[in-house]
Amino acid sequence: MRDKALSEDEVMRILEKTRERDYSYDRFFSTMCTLPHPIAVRAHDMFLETNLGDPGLFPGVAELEERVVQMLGEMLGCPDACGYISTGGTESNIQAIRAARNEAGKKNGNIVVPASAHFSFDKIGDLLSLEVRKAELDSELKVDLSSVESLLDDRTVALVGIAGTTEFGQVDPIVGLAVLAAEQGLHLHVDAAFGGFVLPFLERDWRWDFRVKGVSSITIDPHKMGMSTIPAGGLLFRGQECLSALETETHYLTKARQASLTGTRSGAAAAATYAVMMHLGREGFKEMVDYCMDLTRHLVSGARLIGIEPVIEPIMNVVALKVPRPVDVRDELMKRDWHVSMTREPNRALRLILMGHMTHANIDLFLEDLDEVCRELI
Ligand code: 0PR
Repeated sequence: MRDKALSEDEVMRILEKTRERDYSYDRFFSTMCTLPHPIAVRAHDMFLETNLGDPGLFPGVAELEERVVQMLGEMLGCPDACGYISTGGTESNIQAIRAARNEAGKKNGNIVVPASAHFSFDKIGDLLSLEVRKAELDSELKVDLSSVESLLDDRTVALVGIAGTTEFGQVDPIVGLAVLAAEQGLHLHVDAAFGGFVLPFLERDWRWDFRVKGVSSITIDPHKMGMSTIPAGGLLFRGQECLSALETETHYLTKARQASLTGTRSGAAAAATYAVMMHLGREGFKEMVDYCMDLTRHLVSGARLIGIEPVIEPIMNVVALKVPRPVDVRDELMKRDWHVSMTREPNRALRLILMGHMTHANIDLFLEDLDEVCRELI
């Protein structure tokens, strides 16, 4: 650190210059986050210094968090669900599996996840000393139920399904997984970090949430399609016993027990999530999902016109395009200031997320560049 103070103006100048180096959302196809709704930003600012780690000091924002959990529970078919606002999908997944492991009380346990699972499950294996068994996918990139079944044994502590896979936006057969979980008395966790704020607003009912009896917990992230501020993750359990399985005694704090992973945690994102959910309501979220799905259709039909097909017909606003030499195509697009990502082998493809910050006009510009890049590379 410097010895001498620097004036506020000088510090701000440094920050402004540095901020200019960050790229802008309107060129991002690679991110599951988006510009937060303005009301979320206002709420975030208002609650900046609140700490949900010591809720007795901040009963106001603690109540907002409870209201968010209740609204999410209602949206996902279980108004009595309990949980909390975490820092994101990774923390929610860690905590869901930790609860399942603690409840199962087995040593040297394993979890069975789809091969399409987010890399947070690899972190979980390491953190919680669990073997992570990866079940194969079918031709539509959903988890294959017979593969899942073959990986289960008496050391299994949890089964995971994904409602909106990171790379393809695919939805696993949650009803089928719930049957397997019920047969074996297992915790079924559904990772809907991305899909949680999309699926409830699509025409088709995918039957993936708490309305499916065997679903024990759900990850749903307000900082993705929930238009809240970062870091806002959601973790919901069907029953209080799972949350209790996470609790430690806090001895000297205003509340005797704590279930969250982090101690000190900002109330700002919980307040931001409350604000955006209240302000938009189901109507507003449906409008946003309709907009993103319209962008998705626009992108896919434009891609088809230049001879590029999606790997699967998109279910939500996640598209994987089959392009020749995807690594090179991505590099060339990056040079043209388009931020795109890629899916893993064996289905290597160009991955695009159509978030609310994208526009038809930019998709058209992108497709022109994509066409040119592909022609140059062949
Ligand atoms: N589960 C699923 C299904 C996810 O897609 C993700 C993240 C997570 C869990 C983990 O969530 P957190 O990142 O909130 O802990 N999916 C995005 C991804 O890996 C996260 C992301 C967002 C990455 C914005 C890049 C980015 O610019 O692609």
